[in-house]
Amino acid sequence: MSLSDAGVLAGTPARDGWWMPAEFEAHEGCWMLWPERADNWRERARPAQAAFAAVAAAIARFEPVHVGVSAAHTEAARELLPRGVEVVTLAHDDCWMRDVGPTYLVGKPGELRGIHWRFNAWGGLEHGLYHPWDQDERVAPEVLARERRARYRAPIVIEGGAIHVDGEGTALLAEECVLNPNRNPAVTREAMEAMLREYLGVTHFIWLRLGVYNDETDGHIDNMACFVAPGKVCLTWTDDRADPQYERSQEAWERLTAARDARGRRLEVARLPMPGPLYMTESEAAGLAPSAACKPRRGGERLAASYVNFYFANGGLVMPLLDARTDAQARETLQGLCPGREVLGVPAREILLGGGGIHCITQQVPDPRLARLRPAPSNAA
Ligand code: KQY
Repeated sequence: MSLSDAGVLAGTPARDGWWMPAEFEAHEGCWMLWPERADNWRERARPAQAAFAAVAAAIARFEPVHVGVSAAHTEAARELLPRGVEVVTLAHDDCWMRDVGPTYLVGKPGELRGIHWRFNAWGGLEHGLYHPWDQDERVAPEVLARERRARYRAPIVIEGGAIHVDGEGTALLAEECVLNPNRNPAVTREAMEAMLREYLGVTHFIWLRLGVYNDETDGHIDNMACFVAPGKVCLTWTDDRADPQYERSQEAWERLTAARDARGRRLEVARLPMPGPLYMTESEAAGLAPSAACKPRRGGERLAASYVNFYFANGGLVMPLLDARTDAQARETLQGLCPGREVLGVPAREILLGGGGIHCITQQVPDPRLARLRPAPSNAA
């Protein structure tokens, strides 16, 4: 392995024979961050902290959980998190481990590597959600250094929530987000695909046009659709033709059912009912600290609520509970799609109020033994 400086690898993952496994494959554990900022999390983030602690506790039933907490909040977080969850002092600007954490790669049995993507807070100074974001930018290398894993520094702006893979060579992405000029203004679709081939070890792309309506990430795929198994995808869905989500989901359905994956399979596409529509209340918005550093949130704003924003754990699936009218149906659909897993629901409205879901606040660490099971996707098709 050739390291340039402090653990940074000189090549690219695909050239070195490494790839991103699917989230539904085996894990070594899970990373999260602690919500702290009072301008994005109401009531000085207390309700969000309780919600994050419940997510950590649910995941910890299936696999080890590590939570990065700023030095100032370490003691309080330790009090709220279950004993078995590791608390790690780690500076960050907000708490979206999916987006600021490393994307882990497998390639050699017993070893993991990570990708450190460029991050611009979902759109940079003009379109992004807060500034500064320099501490977020350092989360991935800090985590990898702490775990003594080598890393690749990718030359593009993208977030973990914008990427889903099936671990067999297919990437699922949304154009609205990944090709948005607010991330990489000069990068064409062809150049983006070339880059993702090199970094994720994928060989095939399925592009949706749009993500969830009013999603402040510009349509992260992890809120819209995801692989639940090779050849199987679930998609957020509404039958309400008057809802702005209707056409988005309809178009995605058409693209997904027409697509083939890297192995030439047609996809089985399952519809997950959309909660709501849900809106931020005036009293929830009033609990936010005013700030010039963060995009303001207002009462009455439509929330980008979706049950697709769940987390696969070893033998489990931790799903957001968002709406008593649809929670049971969503749980049943997910259980039917993943019969071997225990589906656990965790109340997630407080996470949604900050702009995301359970998938957005977690980052799986794959089991390093995965590389033993099959060859790299580029050799597999
Ligand atoms: O979708 C995600 N992966 C993250 C959502 C981040 C929202 C920031 N407020």
